[in-house]
Amino acid sequence: MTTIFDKIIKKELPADIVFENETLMAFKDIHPQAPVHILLVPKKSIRDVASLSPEDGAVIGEIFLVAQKLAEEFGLDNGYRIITNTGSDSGQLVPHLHFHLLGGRKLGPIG
Ligand code: DGP
Repeated sequence: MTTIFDKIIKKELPADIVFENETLMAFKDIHPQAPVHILLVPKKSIRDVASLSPEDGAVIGEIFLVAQKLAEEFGLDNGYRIITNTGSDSGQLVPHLHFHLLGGRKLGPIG
């Protein structure tokens, strides 16, 4: 299934890209929920956490290390939140695995 994120990864659609390497891309969310709201996306088309395979472990680890680097770069010295949605109960809108990096203000409770 081709999603909007596949098109961003292929540069068929514009995005404010803040990091890219062979396996992942990070770009600013189009509807930011915090002063810093970055999406970290594996280039491989994985639907969500429920669809992960053991061989995806490396890119997931890499995503967290890039998130750590971006949090430093964007000055999130007081903390930040990383979330990912899976399936309809979570409110997942784009069926391509992604992690939201949120920060730059005091975040409310999760739920
Ligand atoms: P989720 O509910 O976890 O599937 O979040 C999807 C996020 O993707 C949502 O916060 C808005 C963002 N988004 C949707 N379409 C686009 C787009 O075309 N460009 C960018 N940069 N973000 C998008």
